Amino acid sequence: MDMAMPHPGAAPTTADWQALDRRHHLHPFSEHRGLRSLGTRVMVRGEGVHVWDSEGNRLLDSMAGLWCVNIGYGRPEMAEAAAAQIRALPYYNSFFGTAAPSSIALAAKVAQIAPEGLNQVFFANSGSEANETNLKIVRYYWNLMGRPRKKTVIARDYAYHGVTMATASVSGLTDMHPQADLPLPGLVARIEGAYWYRHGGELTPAEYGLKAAQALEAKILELGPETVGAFIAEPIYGAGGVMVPPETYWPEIQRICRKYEVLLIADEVVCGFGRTGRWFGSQTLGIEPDLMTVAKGLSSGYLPISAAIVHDRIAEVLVGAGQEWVHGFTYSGHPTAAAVALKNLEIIEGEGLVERVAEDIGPYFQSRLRELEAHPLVGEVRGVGLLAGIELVKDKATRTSHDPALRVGPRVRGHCFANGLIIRAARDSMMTAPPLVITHGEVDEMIAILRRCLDVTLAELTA
Ligand code: PXG
Repeated sequence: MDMAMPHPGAAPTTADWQALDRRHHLHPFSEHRGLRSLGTRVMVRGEGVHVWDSEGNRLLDSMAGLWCVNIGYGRPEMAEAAAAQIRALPYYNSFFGTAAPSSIALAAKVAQIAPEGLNQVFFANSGSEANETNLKIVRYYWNLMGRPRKKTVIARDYAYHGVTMATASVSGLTDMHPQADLPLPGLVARIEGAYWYRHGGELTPAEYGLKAAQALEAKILELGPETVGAFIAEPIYGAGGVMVPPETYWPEIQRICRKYEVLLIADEVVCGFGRTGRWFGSQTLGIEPDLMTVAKGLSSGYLPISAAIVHDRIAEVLVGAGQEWVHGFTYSGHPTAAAVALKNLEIIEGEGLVERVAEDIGPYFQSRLRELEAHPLVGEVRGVGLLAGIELVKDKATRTSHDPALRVGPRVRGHCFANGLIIRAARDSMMTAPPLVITHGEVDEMIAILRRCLDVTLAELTA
């Protein structure tokens, strides 16, 4: 036992937790030395859109955890669904010809809500694993099709697809690469992302959307269509800064993928399960993917579960091969995670949360946020449904960014945190994706805090 362990019986204090955390816990995406000297904020409870830390501070979580708690925190039905499944059968695998009713029912439910033709579901535990699975499916598919050279995956700048060796390789947030010597050779080619505000120059959004999409065609032709297996992208960027592509972008991407027989993987990890006002971002943006990746909102983050959703025409080839598919995770189709995910989908459907995002709270959220475009620090507010990015600039007219050393985005985030609002920052883009149950009043509360913190930051920058 660690000497810093709180005494049995005594309620641990925040300092106790911080001391233990400092000694033993390696946090994801954190600068460990700095975090250890600062001390971890310990989160203990959640209800609706709010979480509480161990000091009793209440925070409005406009990130839904990490873009995942779509139904909000503290749903007793979810606890009951988990408890019932754990009592009946906490775990069994779906290898070797077995499955639990909850995983079977979940596969059917996911196929029912997924776009036309996307009817075959493989379960994993995280977005990374599901994307990794889709990348393996691409290779297997083209091998079975007798076209083993069709292997390169084209991916975009700013993309986030996960942290495993392959999924980090296809991710375009390149600070993820050097520590692990990525990208893996022979896997990925990269093109620019659809980021009109930063890369559009003099072009209208429509002109730029076409140009950005045609970068895919140029790359396919450069590499040779016979070597390109797939294109992977988020319908709307998440962690990269919530960039919404112009309307011309996706139809052109779709045309190019079809023309050169390049499989289209839609990474719906952030966009899925109502966030954009349809069940999937692909539906909102008119995309017809061959493969979809889902995670996060599938269980609203209550338990880890993800899926690769495969179009019938791809699955036909895999199934038709009549050979063992040598891939799977111990927890693929985990019965308890599946039961919780099923309950989550039942809640989303039963409470009409997708329609609520499309017709009511989404438009309200977007219009309230757009009021911030009048603020001197805000260059652009963009987003769809309950997904938004706020780009901070030094000079609105010229779109000049702040000196990165000023860390303006993280600074705003820090003020927000200190004032009861959780929000993300990437570069100088603020990002928000609240639970789909957020009320009008809570949106107002969020905007008020954010506006105040932008004011404070502006005052600091001009001081
Ligand atoms: N695809 C997308 C689009 C994601 O946003 C993943 C895949 C990977 O999922 P897992 O479950 O393996 O983490 C993600 C994850 C952030 C942040 O800082 C975003 C994610 C994860 C962690 C942090 O915004 N997205």
